[in-house]
Amino acid sequence: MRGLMQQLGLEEHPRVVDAGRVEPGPGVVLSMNPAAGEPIAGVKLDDAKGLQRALAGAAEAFDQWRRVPAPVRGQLVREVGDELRKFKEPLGELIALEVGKIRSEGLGEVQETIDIADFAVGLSRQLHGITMPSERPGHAMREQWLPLGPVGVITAFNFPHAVWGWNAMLAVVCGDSILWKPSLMAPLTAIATTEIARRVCERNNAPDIFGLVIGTDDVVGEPMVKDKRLPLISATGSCRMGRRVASIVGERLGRSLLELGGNNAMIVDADADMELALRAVLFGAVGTAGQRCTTTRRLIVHESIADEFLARLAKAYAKVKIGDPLADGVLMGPLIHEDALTAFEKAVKTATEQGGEVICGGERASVAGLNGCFVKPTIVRAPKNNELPISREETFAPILYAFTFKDLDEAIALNNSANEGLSSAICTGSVRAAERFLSPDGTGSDCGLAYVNTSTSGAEIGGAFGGEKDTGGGRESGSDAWKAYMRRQTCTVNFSGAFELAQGIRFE
Ligand code: UN1
Repeated sequence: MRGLMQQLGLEEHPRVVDAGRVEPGPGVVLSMNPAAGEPIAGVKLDDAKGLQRALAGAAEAFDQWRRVPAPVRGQLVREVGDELRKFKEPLGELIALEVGKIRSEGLGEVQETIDIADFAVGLSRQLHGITMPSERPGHAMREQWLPLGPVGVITAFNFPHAVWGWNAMLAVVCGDSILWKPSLMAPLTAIATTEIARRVCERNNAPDIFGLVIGTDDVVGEPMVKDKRLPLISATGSCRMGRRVASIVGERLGRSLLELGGNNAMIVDADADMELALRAVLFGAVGTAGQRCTTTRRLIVHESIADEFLARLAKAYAKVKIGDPLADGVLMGPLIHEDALTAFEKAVKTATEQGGEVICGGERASVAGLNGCFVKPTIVRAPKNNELPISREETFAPILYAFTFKDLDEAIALNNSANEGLSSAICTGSVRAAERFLSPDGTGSDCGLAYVNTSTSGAEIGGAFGGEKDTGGGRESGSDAWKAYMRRQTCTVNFSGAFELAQGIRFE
């Protein structure tokens, strides 16, 4: 652990305090290793003054940075990507250590930022506007995209690095600065990430575009969201948090980009490749210990194969190695904290009371030598009438609720019955079923992400990422998500020498 901290420059960082020397108090937070249930280090928090300094710094950095040509901005992002390649191992391991995801997933997160950095470099030469014909002779019309301002970025514990990457890499090529408020459960990852990016700025004499504030919601979060200097707040987290952000930002007529909860389902059709479907469900439901917003929380399996599929899935679940996220062969680490464990236990209990049958898991798992909140991956089979109200709630834990269906319309209706609309998937061998699920008339899946024959989680960066309904409607990452980080200007130029009005209006 010390080696990691040293490699990432955390040991001597002014914000970081040795865990043994932390004076408990309001100005400091302990970063915990959730697997061991022990502190890694203390991190000094920003107070109201610190936030004001950071806001002023982000505004100043923006004013300089927007003047740098976009392709030159792209070169800085390219260097950030290169620097992340160098630090992929220690940073990925720090993520695993601090939030308890397995090593391979920790490294995957860094890779996700490297990928979006590459994407953003290309984008820096493609921030295209369009031209349109004017109805007036001697007039030209075009649309251009301009830097927006400092962007407030709020991230959750479960993707403590990559979600910063999606936002920061795009914002920075768009000419914006960012001010990042990370989860208090992953402050070390945020400091290490920001240091890597800041070093690149320093050696390029670029302004301090990668701002960071670490603090509580009342001292830092709320005032940041209220601040008019941040025209866009991009927030990832619970629906409850998103509602609060949307109403505060809406009140000041700012923009918010929300990526909130999911209650994602996988439909397994009668003709699905069972082996493939089993693997897709296993990764989707058990990966990251069920703590992704894209986690498969509901399984909707055709009644003709339900018994066999669930029996095989339960067998696969029993083989999942639970333990130290940094150890070889481990597929599932701990839940993030005690509250998550309580929520897991409560959900299992409620599911049973509502007639659900726990077909595997449903209880704590003990791991020799580690005090973290480990649980067994759990499958709860819904009663025959498919009624299991608890399945409407997003419990951040590896609980999969299993339902059955007879015909596809019924399965799609069940998929769409969630309050959230983030991710969805179908496993099928039939083109008809797959296309019905993706139907262009909008009567298929109502989610922002729809997969065929693969998992609900594990999106690539090239597509726009986000979802509908209570998921908040925002889109981050690839495709044209960059447009959220810029402002659009419609430009009309009269080069005719005569004054003429549109719509044939005469004003003489
Ligand atoms: C999240 O859980 O907040 O699609 C993001 C995925 C990842 C991102 C998840 N690429 O599962």
